[in-house]
Amino acid sequence: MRNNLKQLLASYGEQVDSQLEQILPVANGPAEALFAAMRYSVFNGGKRLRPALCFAAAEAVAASDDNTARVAAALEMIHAYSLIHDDLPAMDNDDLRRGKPTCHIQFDEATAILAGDGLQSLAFQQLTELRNISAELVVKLLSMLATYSGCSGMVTGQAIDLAATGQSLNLEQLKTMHRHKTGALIEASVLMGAITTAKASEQQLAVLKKFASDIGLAFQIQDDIIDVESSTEQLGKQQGADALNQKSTYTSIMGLEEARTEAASLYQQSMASLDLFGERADSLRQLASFIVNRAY
Ligand code: GRG
Repeated sequence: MRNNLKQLLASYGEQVDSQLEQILPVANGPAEALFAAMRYSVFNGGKRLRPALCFAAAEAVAASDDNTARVAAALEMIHAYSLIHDDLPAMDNDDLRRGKPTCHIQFDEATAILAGDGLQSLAFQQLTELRNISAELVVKLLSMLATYSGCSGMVTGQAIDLAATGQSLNLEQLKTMHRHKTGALIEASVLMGAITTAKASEQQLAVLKKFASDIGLAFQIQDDIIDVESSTEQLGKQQGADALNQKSTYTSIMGLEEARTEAASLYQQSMASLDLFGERADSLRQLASFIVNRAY
């Protein structure tokens, strides 16, 4: 029993990294820079939170297996692509990601755009390479990844964010933006992990959707809290840019204390959702606790 969060994250991280290592093209040949940029952006210290949620949701319903690792890798590649594109000069224009030069700084802008494109395509390809699973479920998973990462999810969230630059959002508008921008991929991670087992009931999926929606919002609130709590020297370019662009955040709208209370309340709600699963959901519980208590 992996009762320690560090061990849990390490174990899920190793499984998804081994899958990613096999999927990502080796950096040589005429497209060497592209493949090097894709590997650079995937293997540069991410927490692997979405893969972890995918594995833990599979285990809450039944068990995780090689197919879970493939789905987890697909989710992490979508996440990595979103960060590469988000960091570009046309978007957030960031020089640093996870304390290292962003993809377009380390390589160049064109290579970074292509690296994001390549990761996105590989993510969908992974889902076509699942084994011993019905074609119906594969289509369902493909449809979900497209829906949650695309125009009904992350890409639309990013567009809402860009359109709101320089404007102040009210709480409902901010929630709508984050439910799309970051919440959707978190929701997809939980639901796709469960669906891949082929054993999830409609009731279990409904409960997991509510869990993921609550914890997805809590993730973003905690992200804003971390930004505020960071020391001035760690604030970095992003927060400077946010202030400059007058971006609304949970802490700017609600204040730090209310934001903390809201995150705690969403965490409690998410815990209540998991009652249906008993001990099988212990890993999901640990991850939810990490999401609202993390400092990075
Ligand atoms: C460019 C289509 C497109 C979408 C970008 C998710 C996103 C949309 C942009 C990310 C901007 C950002 C930094 C938002 C804050 C919340 C967030 C997603 C943080 C990064 O996620 P973590 O903490 O990252 O899971 P690691 O580094 O651990 O992988």
